[in-house]
Formats: sequence, structure tokens, C-alpha cells
Amino acid sequence: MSTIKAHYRTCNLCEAMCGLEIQLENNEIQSIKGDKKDLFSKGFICPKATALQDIYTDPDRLKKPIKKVNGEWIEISWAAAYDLVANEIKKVQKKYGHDAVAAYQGNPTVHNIGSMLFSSDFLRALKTNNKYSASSVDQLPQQLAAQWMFGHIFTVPIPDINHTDYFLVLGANPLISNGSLMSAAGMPNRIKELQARGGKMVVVDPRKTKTAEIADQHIFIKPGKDVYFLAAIIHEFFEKKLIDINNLPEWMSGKKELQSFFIEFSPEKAEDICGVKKEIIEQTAVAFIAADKAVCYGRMGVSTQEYGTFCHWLINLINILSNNFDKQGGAMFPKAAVDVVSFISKKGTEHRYDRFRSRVRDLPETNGELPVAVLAEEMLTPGKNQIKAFICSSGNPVLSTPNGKQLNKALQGLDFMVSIDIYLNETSQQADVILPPATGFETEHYDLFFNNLAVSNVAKYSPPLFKPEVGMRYDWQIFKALTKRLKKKISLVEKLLIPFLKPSFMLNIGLNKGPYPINLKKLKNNPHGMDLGPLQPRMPGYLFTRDKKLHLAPALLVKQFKQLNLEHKSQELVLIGRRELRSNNSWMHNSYRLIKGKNRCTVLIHNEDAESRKIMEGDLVEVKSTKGSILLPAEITDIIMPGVVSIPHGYGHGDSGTKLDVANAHAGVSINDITDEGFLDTLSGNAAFSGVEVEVKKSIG
Ligand SMILES: Nc1nc2c(c(=O)[nH]1)N[C@H]1C(S)=C(S)[C@@H](COP(=O)(O)OP(=O)(O)OC[C@H]3O[C@@H](n4cnc5c(=O)[nH]c(N)nc54)[C@H](O)[C@@H]3O)O[C@H]1N2
Ligand SMILES: Nc1nc2c(c(=O)[nH]1)N[C@H]1C(S)=C(S)[C@@H](COP(=O)(O)OP(=O)(O)OC[C@H]3O[C@@H](n4cnc5c(=O)[nH]c(N)nc54)[C@H](O)[C@@H]3O)O[C@H]1N2
Ligand code: SF4
Ligand SMILES: [Mo]
Repeated sequence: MSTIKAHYRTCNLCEAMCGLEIQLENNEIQSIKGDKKDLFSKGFICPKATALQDIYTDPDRLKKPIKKVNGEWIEISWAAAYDLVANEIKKVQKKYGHDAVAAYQGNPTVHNIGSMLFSSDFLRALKTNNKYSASSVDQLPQQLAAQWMFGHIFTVPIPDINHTDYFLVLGANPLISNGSLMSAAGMPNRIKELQARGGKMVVVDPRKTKTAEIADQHIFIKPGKDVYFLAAIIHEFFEKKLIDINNLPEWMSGKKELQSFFIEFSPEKAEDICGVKKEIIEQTAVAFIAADKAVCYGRMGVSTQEYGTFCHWLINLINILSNNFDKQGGAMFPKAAVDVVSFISKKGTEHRYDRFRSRVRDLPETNGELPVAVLAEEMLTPGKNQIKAFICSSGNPVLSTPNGKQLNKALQGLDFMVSIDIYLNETSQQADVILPPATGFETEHYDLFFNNLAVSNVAKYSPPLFKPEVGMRYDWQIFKALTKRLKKKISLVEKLLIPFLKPSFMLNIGLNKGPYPINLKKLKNNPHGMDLGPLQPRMPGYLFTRDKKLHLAPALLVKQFKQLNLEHKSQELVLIGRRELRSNNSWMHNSYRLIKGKNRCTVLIHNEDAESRKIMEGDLVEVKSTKGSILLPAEITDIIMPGVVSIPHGYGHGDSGTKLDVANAHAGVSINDITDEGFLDTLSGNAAFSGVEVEVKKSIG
């Protein structure tokens, strides 16, 4: 007799937190569909969800630790691997000091409760200042702006898309990315609902994206120049007396300072630099104020640019000044079932900036991390505290960080490297040891972070679907085993506690301490999740600044902003990135169902720019920056602004020597071979991927 059953869980691949319904027959997956009863996603999923099965069954996935011996990989036992890694780390630290060991944590870390809960103890045990993560090629400016304005690195306001009437979107493509720092499964429906209630979505992007296509208005903007557009909107607020800053509550400081701050940033001036017509800027400012409920939202495109932190500061200001902050339909703060904000710091993190700097380039840390753009030079530059050993977990920085080629070279000169990864990829292939964890369907799941960034208050726990194969280990077990070996002293309390320290045990404590009367048992009884209600106003009680004020004009930001250049600089061609629906950063190209079809690693170029360079559709072209050049096919289009070219990231598997077989036919090239580790957002050190100057020409031969 065959047994048929359904398993419900949350997809762990991205921030959207979609509920899945997995039909099993005799414990074999028959189908993966959206869970219609999921209270958050209501049946929505994207094509990546079904690829979870491919990861589970992928014969290329690593399941046992491997060690490189004379260039060959050999399997070793977990105990031997842990001892080897811990001993090598200790050896390097004894010889060169604690900072000689660096650690990078990649994107899947935040989608994995075990890594979230157990990696911080491991990082502490390393006692190194060389801590890096994907944050500094992603959202760091958004978090830094939040830290300075609201006092905590993790109090990032989220657009209340479910209730807004005017959604101004800059540098985000939620129809494809499914929302970021705005967990909102089912974006297409949410946008439809917004429009059905008479609301408008306006998209500001150098490319007419899928999101821009369904928007009520799309505004082309020159890459990296959003700061001028945003400042001009605020200029209009003051100039046209659309707002009265004195009406803002007394718990906001810096009002006086702001009053005259934006005088110079007229729409005329902004048009000159960012390419958006002054009338459009004026209309946008007026429409934003006229809407009953409006919210301005910016993501990757405005984070990964030269003025990322300014952009996010201005976005917050637009919401605050227009009286759309901490209000229904505006920018709001979720209240998650596990209060990770307090868990990170009850007192706030305002002071966690520039407490130390990177050795070579003298860039400031944020919240204990250095910008990953300095990682390669910290490995390559001789001297005291040069990085000699590297731990890379859940990441592929050779493909995902600026000038990844240089990092690839730097990794080859290390004394020791370990990757905690399920694949042999472009980065892990340089390691001496790879520790591969159980993942996906083999893990339990609770979104510690993204419930705190979601458009409604929800909570859901997913048990593992399948038991990992005998002998496999979870990320948290790997971190725990390494921490134990690295710590000099373990207290008696710790010793007694250690056996109980498991993700579900800690999650239950977090839930019990949280703001709702729920615990793990209750979550287990609600396999479609629990709806904890719409977002509610939380201010001023949710401020973490030392003076308990919301800082409209944070001192360091204002100081730098005053030096902002108002000169128009002409650039012939600049580069931006792009994400595709069937991709997930650098690591899902081994799934045939995702990668099949036409080659998507192309350079988008506007008709006029192609014509003047005699480039035809499909021609192999060379895209060159000061850092290097890559060859890829041209895709000629009018959906991109003249003067802008776009290349997706996460490709470049060709010379990896990895087993990503399917990808080899679609290997593509890495955009990050031509991005620039010196081109950064000054304040945060975040990589500026948007606006890199390039030359494009038809490849000869
Ligand atoms: N030019 C350009 N560069 C970019 C971007 C861009 O838009 N343009 N985007 C940036 C952004 S937003 C991000 S987040 C980064 C992402 O870059 P990274 O975080 O460096 O890398 P990913 O491509 O996400 O690779 C994740 C790795 O984790 C492994 N993995 C998957 N699941 C697990 C697990 O459960 N445990 C462990 N231990 N490993 C696992 C995968 O095999 C893969 O090797 O790229 C950034 N780089
Ligand atoms: N399918 C898919 N979904 C994903 C991912 C994936 O790889 N694939 N990655 C996940 C991750 S890690 C993240 S961080 C999120 C990112 O989520 P999003 O930020 O929504 O995704 P992106 O596609 O990077 O969108 C950035 C947009 O900014 C535009 N842009 C580029 N430069 C500029 C600029 O200077 N100004 C303005 N105004 N716009 C600009 C680009 O054209 C693009 O449309 O997506 C997540 N979801
Ligand atoms: S949108 Fe994200 S969470 Fe939803 S199914 Fe796709 S990858 Fe999974
Ligand atoms: Mo990201």
C-alpha cells in the first residue's frame, strides 16, 4: 500500500518566505506547490521552489568532509576534519596573531536558523577583527542609515505595501527578486491589490524591469545618481511648502538643521546630473504628498552605489517629512515573534561604527564587520596582521564581491582555507578542507531575520522533511564543534548547557521571551503559519538611540553630505547588474530546470549604443573596465537607458574546475571580474556595483 502525505514548510531560498505544499508518495516527492493555506504567501511560489528538490537529489552535492591532498580531494571523517581545521586556525593565530584569520559569511547564512544561532559564538571564539559578510555587497548602507537615525543596525523600516496608495520604488525589482528588506511573498498580487484600490506604483530604474512594466509610471535614472533625485524631492517639499517640519514630533531631532539643507538641490540641478526631467521630479514630490498614504522604498540598486548610505537616509527622510513614517501605508517596523533586535543589542548599536579600521585601506568597521571589498588586499599585502587563513561559510565571494578575480588570486596564497559549503564552487575549490552541511529539505526552518522585515507580522516553523543521510552534519553542528575546539576555556554552565543547545531549543526560548503568547509547540500545531496581525506603529518606544531621539540629521552623514559634488560629470557607458527569475545569486546553476533555455548571461545594451559601436544582436562583445575585461553576447534592447549596460551576477562557472556540469553549458562570465573593489559607498564601504564605467566593443576573432 502506498502512503500519500503532504508536508508543509517555508522555502528557505529567499526573503519572501513562501509556504510550500510538498506531496509525498512513499516518502518520494511527487510535487512541490504553493501552500494555498499559508497565511503569509497564500499559495504563491516562484520557479526556484521546485529546484529545492534538485538540491536535495543533486549528485554533485557534497555530503562528507573533503581535504585536498596534492591537488586531489579525499574524504575524511568529521572528527578528523574538525581537528584539522581547528589546529590550522590555532597554528596561524599563534604564529601571526588573531587577525590573521578571516571569516566571510554568505547569503544563505541568514536563511538558516542553525547558522544564525551558532556562527556568532564561533566568530567570537576566533577573536579576529577580520570579519566579513555579504552585507557589504548588499544592504549595509540601508542598515547604517537605520543605525544612525533610529539607533539600531536592525531597525530597518519596511514599506507597508498592503495599505499604501503610492509606492515609490527605487533600485528594486520585486517582481523578479520577490522583495528584499520587504519580505512580501506574492509581490504580483500585492501590487495588483494596490492598483485595484486606486493606488499607484512608480518605479525609478535605469532599466524598464518587469516591475517597471506593470508600474503606473517608470522613470529612467542614470545609475548611481539617485541621491540627487531624492534630495530634489526633499527640496521640493520645502520649496513648495508641501510640508511643515515644525509639525514633526518633539522626539525627532535635527529639524532646524534640515530646513535649509536642500536649497541647492533644485530639480533643475538634479535633472542635469541624474537625467530625470525637472517636471517629473516636481510632479513626483507633489504626488507623494498628495497621496493619502505613501511610501518610498529603495533596495539593491540604491544600496550598491557610490552614495548608498545617503540614498537610504534620504528615503527615510522622505517618508518621515511627508508624515508617512511609522503609520499604516507608510514605512513601518514589524514586531516579530522572536525579538532579534533586542537579541542583537537591547541598548542599540549606534556606537558600533569605526571602532577599528581595515589595515591596508583604513576603512571603518560597521557592527564588527569590515567591508568585503578590502578582503583581497588584506590577504595580499604583507605586514603585521596580514590575513593568512580564511573561513568561508555559505558564500562564493570569488563570484559575488567586486574584483573577485583578485580575491581568487589572493586565496591561492593563503596558508589555510576552509569552506563550509554544500558545493565545490569557484571559491571553495581554493580551500584545503570543505565541510558540507545538510541543508534545505533536511533542515528545520524558522526565519529569524526575515520575520522582522516582513510586511505583516507572521511566524511559522517547518520541521525537516527528510532526515539527513547517516553521517551528515548541520551547519550549527559544524560551528558548535569548531567553537568547542577553539575556545580556551569553557565554563561549567556552558558545559552543562552545551548538550541542550540546539536551534529548536533556542528558538523556543526566543518565542517564550517574545512579544506574543506563542511557543514552539503552538507553531508546530500551525503548519500554515500564524498571523500576528498587520504592522502597527511602534515609535517612539522603538528608538534605540542613546538620547532616545530619532536623528533626522546624523552628524557623520550630514558632514559627508555637505561635501557631495554637485558637478555634472559625463560618462560614456556605465554598468549595472540584474537578477533573473530563475537564478539565485551564484549557486543554483546546477539545477537544469532553472538554467535551461537561452543563455541569460548577456550584456543588455541600448539600440543607439549598439548601433554607434556596430554591434549586432548576439555578437560577442568585450566589456572592459579599469579592472579587466569579459566577453559575452550582446542583447540589444530599448528597455535599458542609453549609456547604460547591464550584466547579471553569479555567473562565471567556466574555469571553475567545479562539478557544476549543467552550468558549464551556460557558464557565463562573472560581472565581478570587472567591478572595482575601490569603487565604494564612502560611509559604509559597501561595494558600488552600479555606475562602474566601462567600454564596450565588438570582439574581434
Ligand atoms: N555585481 C554584483 N555582485 C553581487 C550582487 C549584485 O547584484 N551584483 N549581489 C550581491 C548580493 S545581494 C548578495 S546577497 C551576494 C551573494 O553572494 P554570496 O553570499 O557570497 O554567495 P551566494 O552566491 O549566495 O552563494 C552561497 C553559497 O552558499 C552555499 N549554500 C547554500 N545553502 C547552504 C547552506 O545551507 N549551508 C551552507 N554552509 N552553504 C550553503 C552555496 O552552495 C553557495 O556556494 O552577492 C552579491 N554580489
Ligand atoms: N530571482 C532572484 N531573486 C532574488 C535573488 C536572485 O539572485 N534571483 N537574490 C536575492 C537577494 S540576495 C537580494 S539582495 C534581493 C535583491 O532584491 P532587489 O533589490 O529587488 O533586486 P535587483 O534585481 O538587484 O534590483 C535592483 C534594481 O536596481 C536597478 N538599478 C541598478 N542600478 C541602479 C541605480 O543606480 N539606481 C536605481 N534607481 N536603480 C538601479 C536594477 O536595474 C534593478 O532593477 O533579491 C533576492 N531575490
Ligand atoms: S520567491 Fe523566494 S521564498 Fe518564494 S518560492 Fe521563490 S525562492 Fe522560495
Ligand atoms: Mo543579497
